Amino acid sequence: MALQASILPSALSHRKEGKGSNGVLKESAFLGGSVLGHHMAGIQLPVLRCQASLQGKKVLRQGVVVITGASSGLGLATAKSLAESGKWHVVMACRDFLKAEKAAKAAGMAKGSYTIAHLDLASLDSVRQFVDAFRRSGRPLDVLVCNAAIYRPTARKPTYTADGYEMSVGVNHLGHFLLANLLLDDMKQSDYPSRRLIIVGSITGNTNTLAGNVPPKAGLGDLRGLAGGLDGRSSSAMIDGGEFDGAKAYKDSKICNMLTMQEFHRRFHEETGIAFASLYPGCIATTGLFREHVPLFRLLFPPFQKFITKGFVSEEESGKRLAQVVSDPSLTKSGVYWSWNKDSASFENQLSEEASDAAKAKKVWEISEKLVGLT
Ligand code: NDP
Ligand code: PMR
Repeated sequence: MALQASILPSALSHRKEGKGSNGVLKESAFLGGSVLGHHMAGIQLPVLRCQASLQGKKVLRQGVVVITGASSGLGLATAKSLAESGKWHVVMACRDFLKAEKAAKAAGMAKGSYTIAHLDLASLDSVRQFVDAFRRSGRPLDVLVCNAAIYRPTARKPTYTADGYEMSVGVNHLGHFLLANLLLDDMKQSDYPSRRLIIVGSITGNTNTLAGNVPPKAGLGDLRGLAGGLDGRSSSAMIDGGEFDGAKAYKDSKICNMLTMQEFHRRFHEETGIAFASLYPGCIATTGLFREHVPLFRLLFPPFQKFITKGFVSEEESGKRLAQVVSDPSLTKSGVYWSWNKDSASFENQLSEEASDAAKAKKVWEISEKLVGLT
């Protein structure tokens, strides 16, 4: 795809439209489309002046990346890495606005390099509102990173999203499924040379690995629970129709993430040129993902991963890995599940049989479309 006319040094590409004195977009301002529209109109002139002053020399404009769940762990580290590069404006799509604001400040992210926007993936209404607000902001969308997740290994009973779906699959898969489908149109309109949609996967959803064989193993079965609406009443809360198991629900949701990426690739890569990718960033054993696990697990898990499995990766390093998938010119291939070896070199990894089952991906897609109200 040709490099579009474009064109401005990152420092000039976006002003802090609608932001408070701390550089963070206030929620009220974010939702105030007309105010933002007015400010966005204001940035056009400097952009044009900048183009003229470059005398035809093409400079890649600053990219805009939306990262869900950027208030901690992998998402925050990725946001920081991309913002620091100066090449990206990061939209941190988070359910807890204040937590995200504090996290960005504590991470030392520069004012104006990021915007915080409200998104609760446990509510499909919230997903739609986020998309509307993002569109009103007037920013282009170049890369979307579906990163947020919850893991409920000690839950004895299922909990449910606002729409009545089991929480882990509802947040990790269904919320992102709707978000990515809605924002696909925005990415199609972007003039950025390398547009990417990234859905974070995991080794634990892949039963072709040792980690993926730790019980309970991931498995979607014949999808009867998903097809039945995952509501725990008329159908099971588990995708395969079985008894509720919080750890399995997370792993199942990761299979859905990896299948969804591949189905996006099959449906839309050729037509749109967008690269669809998933990844296993390494075992980031210190993140908030394990907040609901028993204290002993949280104590032993990091040294176990560091010294026994050697799969441990720091939050900072994992952020650099995901930032590579967002931005690195050598990682433009679509339909790929990226992993890294010990020296932190990326490679295309092999998914398990189930996580690469095209027929299952199609079925998951079709059922998910119904559950999120796209058909
Ligand atoms: P964290 O718990 O640190 O980050 C998860 C993020 O998701 C948080 O920002 C959290 O918000 C957000 N989130 C949770 N629920 C919602 C919701 N309803 N709406 C919006 N955002 C929500 O975990 P990690 O950084 O470890 O996880 C990030 C990704 O990495 C996940 O997709 C996970 O599956 C994947 N991964 C992690 C591995 C690891 O070893 N940690 C290994 C392989 C993959 P809040 O801050 O408000 O809680
Ligand atoms: Mg695992 C090479 C071995 C390896 C790797 C890379 C991981 C990653 N794990 C490995 C092995 C083992 N784990 C072994 C042998 C055991 C049994 C002692 C084991 C156990 C274990 C538990 C109880 N591992 C876990 C848990 C969790 O609760 C984590 C989980 O499944 O979260 C969903 C987990 C993980 N191990 C990993 C990684 C990356 C995780 C977090 C998975 C994720 O975030 O998707």
